[in-house]
Amino acid sequence: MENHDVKEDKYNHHDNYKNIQIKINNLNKDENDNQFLKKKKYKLKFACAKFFKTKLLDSYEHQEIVDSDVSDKTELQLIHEGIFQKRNYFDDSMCRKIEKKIDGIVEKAKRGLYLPNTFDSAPLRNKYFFGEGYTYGKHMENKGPGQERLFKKGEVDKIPNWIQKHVIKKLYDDKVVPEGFINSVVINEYFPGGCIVSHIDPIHIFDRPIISINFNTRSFLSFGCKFTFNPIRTSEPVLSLPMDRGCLTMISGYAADNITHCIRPCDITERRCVIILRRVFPNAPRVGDVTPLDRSISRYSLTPKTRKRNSSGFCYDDESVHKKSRHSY
Ligand SMILES: O=C(O)CCC(=O)C(=O)O
Repeated sequence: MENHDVKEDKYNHHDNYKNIQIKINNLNKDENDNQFLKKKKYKLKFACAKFFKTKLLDSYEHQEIVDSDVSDKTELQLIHEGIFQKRNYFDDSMCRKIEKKIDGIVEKAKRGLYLPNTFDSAPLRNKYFFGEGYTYGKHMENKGPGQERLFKKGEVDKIPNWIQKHVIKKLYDDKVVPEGFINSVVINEYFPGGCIVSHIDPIHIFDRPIISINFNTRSFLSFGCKFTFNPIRTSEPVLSLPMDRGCLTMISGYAADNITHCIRPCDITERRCVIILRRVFPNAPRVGDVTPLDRSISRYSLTPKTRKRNSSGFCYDDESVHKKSRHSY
């Protein structure tokens, strides 16, 4: 059994998130989830996002810290404040090298050389988990936000050395995140028409920021989209964020926690890969664990009504999506 003492968490954002989560749970008890409440919830998280920007991003381009009252801001402004991008984080020559390495991973998976939980396939999209992997979408025993669980330790392959050396080390050297922050890497491989449905990366599993680096071709990360299925359709996003080849994208604050993100099928016109780099909390629940978190997580879950109708396109826990469609997040 894992030690679930949060004090072990040297990055210490978790304490902040836990307190914030308790306040948000209380707000979630109010069924009338409206724009006012949404902003109030965001206000609680604003301090964390601000911490990341002042502490870690001093040397980076664009994204100022805006201190004006959150309630004066449009949703689009709130999303933008939680996004940080660095174009050409990898130049053409490095992109080519990394893309070749990703092809090597694809080949290795085809030859069955990874642990079973390292590789996951959905129509027009493959996922390769390293360091940590987790149950999501169709794989979850109990569906819904807060029910995701990390696989038991050792059930996915280690982070490949080339990712440590060429990607993670660069993030530390460039002070994008503090040394030792990243312990989970996922490579997504999309084929034309492939997608990832609207979701929020589980807040009880993944610390923020969430970093991704885009490869092979330009694509778009869409925020606040609603999906409908058979045939698959998406609503207009609140924001469609371009991601060029070699571009680093980082989300935190409102962009990560208060609005869903997705990759729309119409934005994948050729094979595209992305490396997602995240930090899993040391006390995140694992398959087989019974932890005190289970209780607080179920309180954090949105009500069934809100889940289907959330204004930010939160179709993630819609049972019909999982049953009728073969597209998962
Ligand atoms: O493909 C991307 O850029 C985003 C993927 C994503 O949101 C995820 O895998 O959770």
